[in-house]
Amino acid sequence: MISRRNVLVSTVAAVTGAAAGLFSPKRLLAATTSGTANGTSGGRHTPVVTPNGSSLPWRWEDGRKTFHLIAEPVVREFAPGLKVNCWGYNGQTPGPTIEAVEGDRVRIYVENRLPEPTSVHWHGVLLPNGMDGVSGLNQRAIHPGETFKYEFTVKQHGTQMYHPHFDEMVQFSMGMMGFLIFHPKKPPRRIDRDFAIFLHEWLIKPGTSVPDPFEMTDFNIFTFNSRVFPGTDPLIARLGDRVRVRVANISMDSHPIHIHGVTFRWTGSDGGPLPETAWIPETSINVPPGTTRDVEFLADAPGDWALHCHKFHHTMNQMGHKLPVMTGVDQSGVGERLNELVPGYMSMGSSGMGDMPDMGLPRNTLLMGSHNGRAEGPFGSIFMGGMFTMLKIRENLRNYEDPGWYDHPAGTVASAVGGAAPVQQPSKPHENHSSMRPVAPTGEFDVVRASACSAPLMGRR
Ligand SMILES: [Cu+2]
Repeated sequence: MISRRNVLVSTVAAVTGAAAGLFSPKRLLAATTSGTANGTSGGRHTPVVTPNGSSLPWRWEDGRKTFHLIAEPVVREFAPGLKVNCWGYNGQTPGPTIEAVEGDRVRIYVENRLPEPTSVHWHGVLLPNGMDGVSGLNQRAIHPGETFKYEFTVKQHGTQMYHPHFDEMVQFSMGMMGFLIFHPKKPPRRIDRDFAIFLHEWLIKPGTSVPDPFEMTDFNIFTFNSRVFPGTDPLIARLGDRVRVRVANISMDSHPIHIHGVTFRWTGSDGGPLPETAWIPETSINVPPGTTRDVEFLADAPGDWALHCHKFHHTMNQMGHKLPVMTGVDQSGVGERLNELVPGYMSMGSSGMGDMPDMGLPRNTLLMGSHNGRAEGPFGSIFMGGMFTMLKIRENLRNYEDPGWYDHPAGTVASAVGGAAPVQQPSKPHENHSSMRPVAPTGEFDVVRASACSAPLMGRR
């Protein structure tokens, strides 16, 4: 979504991009909003791509690169089937990415259209104390209807953030956050694709549409740029591209972000770039609350690679968490009988959750996983939600539009072996605890089934 405000279009960047034949209309837009920075501030940087988001346009005012940020209520569709009443900036959560170049003099107007005061803190930015945005400490709060002006000169480069420092519990829970990215004056190396993913976690009770700001630990929606799979845009790269992924987090938990198919290097944080001698090879990068992490890699392996949080509840959507464990329990007929007593009762899978039917969800609620036709992959349903997307690497891309599913070379896909499926050796009696075979009801399991009667399965309260 693009701001309604004036956009200063850089014809230089537009013409250069068009001549190179690389840019789709979407990409051209991203290039133009920050393109003039290339010409005026010395460096040549690759514009940041914020999947499911955009960068904030700017204009010159008194020799300053000037942005207009509007704090306001926002309706965000996390994925088809779930619209959430959030707070954000300029119609988005996270707010639009603000890009500037080291050495820029920056002015940022912050207009408050929220029903309560706010302020903006520029996380990790080296600036005068009175511009730091902590209400009460560095400034008075910005009241509804007021506009404040922040100004500073960019003295650093790296991945920073912006967020309120007033009523943080409510304003963070509602989705107020955004990237503030400073490009180096002289980029030390070529970056072809530069992505920015803001992590967040929410409690949105099934059937409701407003995040619960009072929850401290038990969240049920985990987002990349305030979207969940299958609503997350994939990251597209050309074979041989050097890719940077910037990840930011102001949620209550850390999130180990894992990328399949490549080994990356941890190259920077909100404290700035790491010296090359300190780069660490990883395939998962933990992003603690209040930090950003930059990773870089060479896109050297074509395919559709998963990119996700490695906490396994964080790749699922809304669910009740206080459930009896039913794995291995024969529940035949239980759901039907309980439904007579507890309308809407949903029995949990006896052979895992992958076989759960799409049954009777409350309105405005997502399935735990995006199966049952909601996210059909080339080989069937992708049982994922939450913090999940894909890194798509391809040869010969004409642009960075989604190229569709990967066309695997012959003989490179795991497949069933011929003949009957191998028979699993029956477990010895004392190993029954690890068996996945249906277990005949015993006294012990009757107790579990009885406790299921009182469990509110979709909502926890
Ligand atoms: Cu996570």
